Amino acid sequence: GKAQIGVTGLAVMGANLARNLARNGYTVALHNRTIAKTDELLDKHGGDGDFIRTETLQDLVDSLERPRRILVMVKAGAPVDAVIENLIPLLDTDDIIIDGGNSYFKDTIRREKECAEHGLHFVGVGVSGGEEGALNGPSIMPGGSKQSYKSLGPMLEKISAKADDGAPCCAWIDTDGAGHFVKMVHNGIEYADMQVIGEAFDLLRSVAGIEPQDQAEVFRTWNTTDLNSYLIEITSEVLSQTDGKTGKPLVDVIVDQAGQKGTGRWTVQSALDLGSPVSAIAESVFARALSSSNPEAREEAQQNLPAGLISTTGVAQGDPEFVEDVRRALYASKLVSYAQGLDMLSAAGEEFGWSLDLDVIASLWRNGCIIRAELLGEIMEAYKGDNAPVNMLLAPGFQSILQDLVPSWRRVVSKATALGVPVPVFSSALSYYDGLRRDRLPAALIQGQRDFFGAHTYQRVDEDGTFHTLWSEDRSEVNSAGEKA
Ligand code: NBP
Repeated sequence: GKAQIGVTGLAVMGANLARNLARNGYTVALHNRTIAKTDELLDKHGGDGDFIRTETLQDLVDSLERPRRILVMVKAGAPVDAVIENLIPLLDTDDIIIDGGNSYFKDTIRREKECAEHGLHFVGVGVSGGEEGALNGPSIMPGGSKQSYKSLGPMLEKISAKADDGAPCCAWIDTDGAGHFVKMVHNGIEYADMQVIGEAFDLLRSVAGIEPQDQAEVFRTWNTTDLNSYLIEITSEVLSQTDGKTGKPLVDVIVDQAGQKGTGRWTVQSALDLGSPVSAIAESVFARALSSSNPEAREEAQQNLPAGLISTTGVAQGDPEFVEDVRRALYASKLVSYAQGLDMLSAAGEEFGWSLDLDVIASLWRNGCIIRAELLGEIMEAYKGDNAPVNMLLAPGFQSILQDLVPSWRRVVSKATALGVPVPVFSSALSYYDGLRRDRLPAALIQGQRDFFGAHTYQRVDEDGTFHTLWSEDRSEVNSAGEKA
């Protein structure tokens, strides 16, 4: 018989997705540029289901039922283009090329156009959940044509994670690069989720003197609250780990310089292009950069920059009130980063012509992916039906949650500032929140400055139209026709 789907690129992600497909009853054709990797997979896991071994792309294509489905899981970037170029002459009209890697969404838009010119479907699919998710059920965010989803959707839904209500964490997002775009924003939110946990860890230790082993317990408890999530759970695991070599907490022997592979950076770059204020996500990307980009500067600054602390006393060791304040500040900051990410999705929908259903997107992140959390069920509810809030924070449910969080959030940011503990996301998220709430922003002054040096004009609060002050003349005001009032 023929295979229902082929996978080319059998490193961790491709191999695990292929196994997941086979375990779900599909016959899977396997291909990898280096044939040894195909054989290794068959040796170790051939028993997972029905596989067809192929050596060349031509073999792969010949082994598939039509229309063909080929999942490409090679390194993002040039390798994806190389594989597409090699596949195009071998394929027939309506065959589907699926890119399940972390491709940049604009590459996906370009590739979809190119493939469409050859009568082929190209489907960019965001896959989240790392190796473990790929094997046991990832969160899947497919883009591409709706027609291709008819043929592909049932398979992807079958291998995807399932939410607590049994719904698959996979649904068609929208055309061309929409799936990869949503996956990218997911990763941006993931950066912020991780950073706020990091800030809480730093505060609990340096302000309340709670050592990592004891913090593991704090995070375990937090995981039973509305913070319940995968990242809080694994934080507890990491903090409880003792280093075998030194007997110290592992977190104390790990170099404090965070790496990144680029998807967080893409989120922020795209947000800048869209004019979307994702300050909490941006601060979390910059916090990683601050930790690692210039170690020499950090070392010199430790010695030489004045601290100017306005307080040197923390709180009583393990003070439960402070611990609860930090928990609430973390939750509030997390709400802001989700609000910003979703706001960015709305802006992208307008810019790229996608109709993105935020309740559906939130529902896909409920399981399988790194940011899976109880909160996503509530976000999904907030965007259900016709009463979608203009900003997530304005959904009635979140307004009442914030009521309980904001005083704690202010106390924690004040304390951190007084003691010199950096909290870039806690504090920028709070500034975003206050910026949204503010009745008058200093943006009015900025408009005045812009009009002064560049005649950029301004609008008035009391009259329609566009105005300019003749700053270098008699400083009278003119309207857009150049007439004085
Ligand atoms: P890698 O990103 O490490 O890619 C390795 C694969 O690409 C191998 O199969 C390799 O073949 C193939 N390849 C390369 Br490199 N250049 C090629 C070329 N010119 N032509 C054909 N094949 C080529 O694999 P991965 O870590 O499994 O990730 C796959 C995708 O999934 C990436 O986009 C990644 O960002 C994404 N992703 C990864 C994770 C994760 O946790 N690792 C999570 C989510 C998404 P070879 O064996 O012959 O060298």
